[in-house]
Amino acid sequence: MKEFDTIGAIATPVGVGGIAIIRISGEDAESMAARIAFPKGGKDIYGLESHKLTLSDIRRISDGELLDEALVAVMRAPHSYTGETVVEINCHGGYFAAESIMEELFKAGVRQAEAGEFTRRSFVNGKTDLIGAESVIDLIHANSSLGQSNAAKALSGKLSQKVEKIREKAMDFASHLSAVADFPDEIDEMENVELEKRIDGLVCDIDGMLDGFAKGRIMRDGILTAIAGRPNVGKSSLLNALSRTDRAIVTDIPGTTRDTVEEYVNINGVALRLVDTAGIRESDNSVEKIGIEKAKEAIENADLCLFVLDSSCEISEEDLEIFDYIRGKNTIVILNKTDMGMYADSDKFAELLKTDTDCFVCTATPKDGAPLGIDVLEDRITRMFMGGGISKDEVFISNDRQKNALIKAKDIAQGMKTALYSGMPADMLYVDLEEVISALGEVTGVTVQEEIIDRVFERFCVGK
Ligand SMILES: Nc1nc2c(ncn2[C@@H]2O[C@H](COP(=O)(O)OP(=O)(O)OP(=O)(O)O)[C@@H](O)[C@H]2O)c(=O)[nH]1
Ligand SMILES: [Mg+2]
Repeated sequence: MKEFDTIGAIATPVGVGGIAIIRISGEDAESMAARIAFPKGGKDIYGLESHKLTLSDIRRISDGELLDEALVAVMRAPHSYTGETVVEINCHGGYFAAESIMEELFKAGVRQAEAGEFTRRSFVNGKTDLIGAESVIDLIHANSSLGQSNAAKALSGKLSQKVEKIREKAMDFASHLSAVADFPDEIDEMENVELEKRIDGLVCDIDGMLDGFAKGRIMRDGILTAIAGRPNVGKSSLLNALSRTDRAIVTDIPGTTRDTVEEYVNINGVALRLVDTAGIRESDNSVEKIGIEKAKEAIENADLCLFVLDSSCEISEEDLEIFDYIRGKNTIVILNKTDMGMYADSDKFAELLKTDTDCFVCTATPKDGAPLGIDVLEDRITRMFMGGGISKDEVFISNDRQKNALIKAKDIAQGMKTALYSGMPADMLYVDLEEVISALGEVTGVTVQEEIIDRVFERFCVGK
């Protein structure tokens, strides 16, 4: 396989639709497209203005049979998504048209693109960095408006600029250290205090970025929220109330929910990935037992637990056992069924549970009208994870790769301080500082290893 052969793929989803977009990229994109695409008005592909759609006949190579009429655009290198010459064919959607045109392109020499290969080329050709490539996939998979906005900002380079600023600071520091080592008579050596200040500055900047990770991850993946409690307290009813659907089966038979039921809900711009679980209790039923194990697993993995109680009755031993299981996790206590008369007020419930966790009152299934207490609960959840909200210009790191590279940079920088105190000469610090610079470069992809790049592009779909 030539490293830079011409690749192609259908970039739109499979199925019936108005249009499908075929994209080919590579040195021979124009000549290969010219075998099948004939712009109306007499010009050939080579004569088309770059970045302009032109109505064209698409013909079979072997006999010139007309296959479709399509809008064709050439985006000549380097001004394209991949940095190579790209031809896009906007043909008719559906199962057949795009596939048959693709077949002809294969005959012309195009190779089927692998998942993420277009973006990978864009990375290789310096059109985007690794953060940019990751934000493309995040944008495609965004499930909330905040997730979309964070990915779009990262795509525009805002996040990379933040990392680059820190890296430049480190490089500036390094060049001073190396100048001192090279020209000791001409350049003043930094005092330890000054060195420490510089190192602290780097650590503080990196910490600032790491602090945003929790928000960034929540924006990208949503808040994984497990609804837990004993049978019949109204967990499924709460899922339905929050999602404004009848997604989960609700009955008055304890043990209704067996398998976990998931639903995405958008609250105040954040995605809530709700998981309704089986009511936890001692059970001899093998199906229910599996459900209870799954419930426990969901609680383990959750970012947030909504612990539901039936507020109309006393807290039972079972409730307490489940709450003990959840204790230590991010939890909100939901006092449901308030319409049946509360056994005690919220403070009393908190006291009985021996917790300072917020207790929220709620009526998931009122006799008439909308469920009560849901808005307040939603606000509480977003405040819990998004703090005082997010300003328009903020952008956060959002994946483990970015986070781990930053942690590596921070650890090495902190190690420099220890070394400094143990009397290591300033010029020796230079070696460590180079490692900090390299770890920061990993975040944007300037100094990243091939296998990490492979892992980033594994998540892509074909055609992107
Ligand atoms: N009066 C009243 N009834 C409610 C309320 N919420 C739920 N219920 C009723 O309580 C019963 C159990 O509700 P579910 O939502 O199925 O309870 P669950 O916790 O999911 O139960 P399991 O799946 O068996 O663990 C149903 O009859 C609901 O209609 C409420 O706020 N008020
Ligand atoms: Mg249920």
